[in-house]
Amino acid sequence: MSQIPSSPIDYNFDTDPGKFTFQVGSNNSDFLLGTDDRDYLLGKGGDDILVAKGGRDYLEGGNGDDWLSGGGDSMVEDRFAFDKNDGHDTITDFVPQCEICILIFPGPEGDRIVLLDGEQEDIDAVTKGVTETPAGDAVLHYGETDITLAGIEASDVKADWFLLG
Ligand SMILES: [Ca+2]
Ligand SMILES: [Ca+2]
Ligand SMILES: [Ca+2]
Repeated sequence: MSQIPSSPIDYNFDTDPGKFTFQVGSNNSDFLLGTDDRDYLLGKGGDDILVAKGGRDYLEGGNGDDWLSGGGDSMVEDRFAFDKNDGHDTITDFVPQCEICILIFPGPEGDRIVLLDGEQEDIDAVTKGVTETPAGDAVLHYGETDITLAGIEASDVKADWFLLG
């Protein structure tokens, strides 16, 4: 199957489903491994591991306690989506901004967290309610959902990291 190569720097988070490789897990524990291009990974129930690799990806662990890796590439933003009852999840490589992009490229925003069925007050509550693990990683609380941001300090969490979905 041939594939049209996507631009390595693609500023708009185009949600056209035709541009993503979809993988949908089961309600048991799944390991979903993405491609180096755009992936849309949906873990559903169970304790899942989602590894999106390169490219601009969309990850949603769903119910259960999931590990989510966007690929850690600071040049392209990934999006991680959660609802209010999504268990205790961990994002292993959240990259909130692209430092050199600010100087060289105006476009890429950095990884973002999508609060599904959220409202502006939820962004405020999540931003103000950040706690941290004994190891010093930030933990976000969205309804019943806990989201650990590995390698991110609680004091660094900013409201503009969040989108409503
Ligand atoms: Ca699953
Ligand atoms: Ca990625
Ligand atoms: Ca989850």
